[in-house]
Amino acid sequence: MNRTVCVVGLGYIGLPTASFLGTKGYRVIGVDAQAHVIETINRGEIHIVEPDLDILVKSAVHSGNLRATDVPQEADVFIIAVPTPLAQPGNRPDVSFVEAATRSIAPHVRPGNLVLIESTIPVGTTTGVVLPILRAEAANGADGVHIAHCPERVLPGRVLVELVGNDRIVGGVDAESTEAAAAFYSSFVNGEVLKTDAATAEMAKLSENTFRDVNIALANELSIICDRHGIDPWQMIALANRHPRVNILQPGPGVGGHCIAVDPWFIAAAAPGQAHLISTARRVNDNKPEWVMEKIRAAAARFKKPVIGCLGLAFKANVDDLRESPALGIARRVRDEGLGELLVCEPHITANREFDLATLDDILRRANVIALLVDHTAFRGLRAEQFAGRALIDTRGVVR
Ligand code: SAJ
Repeated sequence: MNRTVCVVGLGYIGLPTASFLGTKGYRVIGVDAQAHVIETINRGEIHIVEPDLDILVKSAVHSGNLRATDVPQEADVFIIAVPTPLAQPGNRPDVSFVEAATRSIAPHVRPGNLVLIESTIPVGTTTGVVLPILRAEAANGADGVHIAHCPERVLPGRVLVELVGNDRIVGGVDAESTEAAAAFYSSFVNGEVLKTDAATAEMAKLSENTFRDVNIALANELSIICDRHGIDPWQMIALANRHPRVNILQPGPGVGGHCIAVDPWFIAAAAPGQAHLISTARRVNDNKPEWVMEKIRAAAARFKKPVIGCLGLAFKANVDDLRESPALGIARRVRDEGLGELLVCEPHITANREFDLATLDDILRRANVIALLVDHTAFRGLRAEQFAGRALIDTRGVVR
């Protein structure tokens, strides 16, 4: 059995994976570039919010099976879980963190080891980037090293459940790599482990998030058209979804997070002449915040001294993650455009560098324009009467 695992990148994917493996009997070395992340984890604490992750990390660290450090070490299995952001201009994938992580493990990689890329990567990266680096920089030129892409598929907010329960795709650079990766994941995943090649695994992951983005774009476009007709889009969608083969997703203020708003560009960047629908869907979702802003501007113009309340900053319900959040972008624009006094409420964070946080009660008491931007559970009980006399822009269909 592979006993020692080195996980590079202790973020939203790496930390849950490292701590989970630590509680399953693996000896885990977690590697991260940030000193505060390493110190926090080695105290048995967490630097991100995810249900039950604190318990898991505490247990893995206190058992001695998980230790965080800043440099990789020898291991049987290496897991790379670092970010792959978008480079601007041009929405191009930036795989520099994957390259750097591969270089950092290369001196420690030995024949018989397994190297797994969980980061979301453009098609061709496993064989075209990771493999050549290991060939050039690992001992023995990576001979006998198994390399595979095993895309993470967990949903923030449900990471620990989905880490174990989801089916996994494993795609190796050769058949032995695929088999070795499948054997490893089968040791702790309850879902099915599905074998393929590296390029198909890369494309499948990108297609999953693109599927969601394109379908959300449809919902967002329909919601704008419904608005022109004076139709409640959420009621309309609920009715349309009663058809046995229709499942329209939910409109919102735009698409955020570090995956769905990013990954479709990885497909489009490699096939600009073919990815018409995919690029258009991205633009539809990226333009939705501007549509919300038009509503806020028009509402604010109706008041002499507008007090504008934004409910929520996170990129989606019940998380504290503000990355690529359309709600955060809208709050910033309300502030920057000087539309009025701004009050911001985000119940999942205690403080924010940019905004003094107000309570829900403050906003309900003082604001005359209220933009509901995130469907947090904390906002779900709100009733239409509580907004009487105020302008409500409900981007999530929460208040009926
Ligand atoms: N959203 C809508 N309407 C919807 C669903 C989502 O506006 O009907 C918005 C959300 O508010 C949010 C954004 O889309 O701003 C993305 O949220 P999400 O819950 O759809 O997805 P993520 O980004 O949290 O996680 C996704 C998941 N992918 C799929 O469901 C196909 C997850 O399984 C992946 O592991 C993750 O991306 C990732 O890391 O790639």
